[in-house]
Amino acid sequence: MKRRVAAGLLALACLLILTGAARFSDVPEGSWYAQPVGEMAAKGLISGYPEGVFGPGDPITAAQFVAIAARCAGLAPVPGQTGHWAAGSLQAALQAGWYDWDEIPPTGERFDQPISRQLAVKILMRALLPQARGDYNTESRKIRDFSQLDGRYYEPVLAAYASGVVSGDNLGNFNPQNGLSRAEACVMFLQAIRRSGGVQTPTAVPEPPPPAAAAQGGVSEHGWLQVIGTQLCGEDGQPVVLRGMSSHGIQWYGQYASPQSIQNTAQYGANLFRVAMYTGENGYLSNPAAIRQKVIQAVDGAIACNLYVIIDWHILSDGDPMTCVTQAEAFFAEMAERYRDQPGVLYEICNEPNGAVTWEGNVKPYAQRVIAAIRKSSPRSVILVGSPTWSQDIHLAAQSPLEEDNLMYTLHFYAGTHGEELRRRVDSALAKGLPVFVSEWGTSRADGSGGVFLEESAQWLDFLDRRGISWANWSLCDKNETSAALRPGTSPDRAWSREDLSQSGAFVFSRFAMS
Ligand code: DCB
Repeated sequence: MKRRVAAGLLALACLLILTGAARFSDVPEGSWYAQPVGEMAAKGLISGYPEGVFGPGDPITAAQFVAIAARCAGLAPVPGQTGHWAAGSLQAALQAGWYDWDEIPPTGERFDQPISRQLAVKILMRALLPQARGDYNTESRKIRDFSQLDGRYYEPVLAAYASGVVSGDNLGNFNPQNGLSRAEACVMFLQAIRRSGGVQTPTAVPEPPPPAAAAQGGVSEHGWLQVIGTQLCGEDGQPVVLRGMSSHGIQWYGQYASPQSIQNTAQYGANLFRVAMYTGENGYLSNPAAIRQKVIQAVDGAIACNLYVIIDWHILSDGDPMTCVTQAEAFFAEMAERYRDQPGVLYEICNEPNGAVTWEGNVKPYAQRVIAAIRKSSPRSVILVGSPTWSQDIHLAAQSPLEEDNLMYTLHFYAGTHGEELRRRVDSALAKGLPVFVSEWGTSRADGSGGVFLEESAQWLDFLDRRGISWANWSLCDKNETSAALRPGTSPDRAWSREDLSQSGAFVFSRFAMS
């Protein structure tokens, strides 16, 4: 119910933006730029600074301008040469021929410098109106300071005048060497977008909702979870859907399990965080003391943000959970004791069994032992159980489920690899009464890269939404792979805006708050 209210408020907020009401505290209603800035923000093409201001009079930088142009043209980022937040879009724009190496060197020293008007117009025209031309004699006469223009910008500036994308100042000057303000850039972009027939979105990435004040539907609202039939429910017995992010392996990307990163995720509406503690791959089994500390910090960070949190025993290269069942029992016994009074903690006891393992011979007996270890201290917490073939064989679990209460079975999918067949398996497992929880899924292929497959992902999430199935997305990190939610170089220790989210991240973050 509260989600509906939240969705209603969100719709209202969008309406306010569309009607030009101030989204940014420094964009007063009635100012000449309120409408264009509001329209660009509503289209998801610009966002302000994290403090809710836009800086309409600030000169727009090269990076900001190119990033907006890339968004308007639907140009996907490629790996950049620096850790700058816009390096990927700048590199893609350079490769697309929107500008030359010397104009904005990919080494980054001019990324944050104001962009000149002549260069801005060239990039704008190449990005949005590459076919436009202007007649030299007709157009150059309109530009009083035409002689100030560097020769390489004649063509795009003439084309921009001819198509009405720019006009001079009140003296008729173009001022090619000057900068332009962020508000002026909005006006220019809108003109070009209109003339190009709209925003180009080959793969439509919905805009994530503006960060909300707090996570919706968190622990304080639902309390201790319980499984009723196949449905996850709150303490009051009402259905609950958890949606959020999984960390990447905390031995590698532990910085994105920081309190700030978790809080950033919560502010976009997530109510779940998963702490992926690899056991192999230099994870827990190689370094138990240090990794254990990282787990505790991440779990405590999530609890502090009112999020539900999954402690994930992330077996992967070690495909048979039985190999280390003794360590797993000890680890989970300790965690269950530590968090015995915390309603927000869920236990995922084996991420993805794989290789020569069976449900009956390996996973089920392992689960019985580890569940018993958890239940000694934590009789009611929800426990998530994997299955063979990287947690895809829920049909085997459905034939022979475990006896205990408050268990759910994990289904993992990658939208570029898995589709209809696996969805059918979910439905037949549900029909047999098996509670399903998608504790890991990605917008990529099963190896974490390729794509992104946003249409396929949307199909999956719509399917899960209709069934009230909870999910955590792989993964909250800035690794240069398509499944990563953050652009390379994104700081884990400050607030994030739209520019920090990858294509995948923007899509996934926009789906947290769905009702
Ligand atoms: C799962 C794992 C997860 C893995 C992702 C994507 O593995 F639970 O750990 O994450 O899905 O493959 C990837 C990271 C990479 C990292 C690699 C090794 O994204 O950055 O280098 O782990 O640590 C799956 C899931 C499904 C399938 C195969 C794998 N499948 N797999 O269906 O074939 O081989 O890892």
